[in-house]
Amino acid sequence: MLAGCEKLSKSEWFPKVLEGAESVTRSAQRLLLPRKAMAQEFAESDRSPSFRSNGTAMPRNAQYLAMAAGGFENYRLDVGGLVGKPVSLSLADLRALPSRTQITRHDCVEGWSAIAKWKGAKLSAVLDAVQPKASARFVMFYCADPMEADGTSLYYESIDMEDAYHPQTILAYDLNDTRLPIPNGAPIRLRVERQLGYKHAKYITRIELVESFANIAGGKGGYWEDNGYEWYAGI
Ligand SMILES: Nc1nc2c(c(=O)[nH]1)N[C@H]1C(S)=C(S)[C@@H](COP(=O)(O)O)O[C@H]1N2
Ligand SMILES: [Mo]
Repeated sequence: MLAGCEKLSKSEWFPKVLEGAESVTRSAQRLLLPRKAMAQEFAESDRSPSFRSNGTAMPRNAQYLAMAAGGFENYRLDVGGLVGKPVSLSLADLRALPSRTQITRHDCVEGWSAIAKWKGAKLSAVLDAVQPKASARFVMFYCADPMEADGTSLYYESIDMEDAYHPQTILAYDLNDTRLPIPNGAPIRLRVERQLGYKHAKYITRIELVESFANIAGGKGGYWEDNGYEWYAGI
């Protein structure tokens, strides 16, 4: 048996068949397994008069502030990790990707909610462009804002592949028909509509696909998770 396996894995066609089977499994997974439910969407008239800011309103990060002063002209979103084809996207690149516009309710654990209209690039389109490897299980979002006064503990978050491919999961660049303001995460923030507010990473600078987040920062998959919040914050 063993000898047979060895022989198989050494033959030229076997790895190709395996690869093929893997991609069939992956697309089957995407068709069958995603938590399909959509978050509720609202009418224009349901929108809150304003969408408040919570947590960081202005990152204390010299590089970020310089970029903001230049109107985010030099912004690049690096997407890498367990991918076949890493990319570095400008805001124009992101705006050229397939987009989605949605009016949804944001729920913060601190006890406030607000309804707003978001537009952004579908995260699924970004993933299609980078070609995730089969070993990729989580998408990490690294942010520009330090959570400590000394400039350490950059905010970060993570979601699983099911939420990443969900149609309402977008990298938002517009809020209520205008460019995303700095207090709400300019130039790019995550909307992952079936999750609580703290999962919606603002000021995203880099995305990384990983198999595990056990060795990243505090190991719990996010800044607030490292401080005791649940990783899965589904609503
Ligand atoms: N980078 C970063 N992302 C973040 C936060 C933050 O402080 N920094 N706060 C989180 C929390 S708790 C909430 S409720 C929302 C608030 O989004 P808003 O500022 O657009 O209201 O962003 C989330 N994403
Ligand atoms: Mo929040």
